[in-house]
Amino acid sequence: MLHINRCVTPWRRSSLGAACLALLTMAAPSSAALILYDGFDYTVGERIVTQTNVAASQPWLDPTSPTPPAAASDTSVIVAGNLGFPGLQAATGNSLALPRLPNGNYARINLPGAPYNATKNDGSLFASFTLKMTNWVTLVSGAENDANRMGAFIAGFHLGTGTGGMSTATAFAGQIRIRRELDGSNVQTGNYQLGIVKHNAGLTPATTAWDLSQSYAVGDELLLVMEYQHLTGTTTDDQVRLWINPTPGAPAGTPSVTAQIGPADVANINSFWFRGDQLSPGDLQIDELRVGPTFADVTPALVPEPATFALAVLGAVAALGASRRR
Ligand SMILES: [Ca+2]
Ligand SMILES: [Ca+2]
Repeated sequence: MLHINRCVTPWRRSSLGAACLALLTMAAPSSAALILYDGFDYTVGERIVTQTNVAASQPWLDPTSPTPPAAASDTSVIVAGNLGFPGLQAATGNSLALPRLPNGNYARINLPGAPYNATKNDGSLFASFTLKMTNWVTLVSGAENDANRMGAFIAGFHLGTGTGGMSTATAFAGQIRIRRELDGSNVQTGNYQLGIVKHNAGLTPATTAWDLSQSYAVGDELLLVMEYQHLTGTTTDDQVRLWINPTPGAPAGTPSVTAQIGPADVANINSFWFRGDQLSPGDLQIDELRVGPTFADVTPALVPEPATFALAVLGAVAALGASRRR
């Protein structure tokens, strides 16, 4: 009987060995180049800004501006359970509640190895996380006004570090935005849309690149990937991209939306942040944050369970053996 151990013994004729090697490679964790992973494996009920990501040796910090909420009124806390995504590497720990209120409530983490700029990783930096809207806040009027069309900014990269302020618009390096979807008569559909912008200096409703092809409902579980790519041609040519629900383990493909060129570039990226924003259509749940130099690093495919993997190897080996006998 063929045995899985044959995959790890030397092979004189190598097609079967190569197949085994490929399968073993598929099963290996693909996070070697990850800069940061956070599965929010912290105590339920505690504030995120009191936690430390042990693997990265980095604490989640409370930027000093805008003024952070007092501890007792900080609702950005750890909640029980994971928020995974089909095909994504298995989630660990718990997850993070990101309510609309208090408005402007940030949690920020410095990135190991920073600064990230045009000289590293071909200038690119990627982040991914899972997202779910947990409730919908009804807006009786004003959904069509500029503030609501610009929407909320909830996550992204930043030039600053530590507890430094977050009030300088041009220090953001990509903002993922969320807003209410309206129909042709400016009536709310009850779904939300996602978009991306480089930063919020001079922002208008038209500045953000919104993905108008899809909208999402309360309870939908999404995987978001963003990229900030430093380019050296001009001081306004950096690219910021957003993928919504890409297939884990697959090539990046075309982004769902790409931010418009024009706003001033950000020279260095030093941190990543989440932000509660009262312009969000609802409260959010966040999980499985990854930051890495490539799209593949932040979208690792689910590793098969050992039993499933062994069956897959045996099946492949048996098929190859049968083909060689023909
Ligand atoms: Ca988790
Ligand atoms: Ca540039």
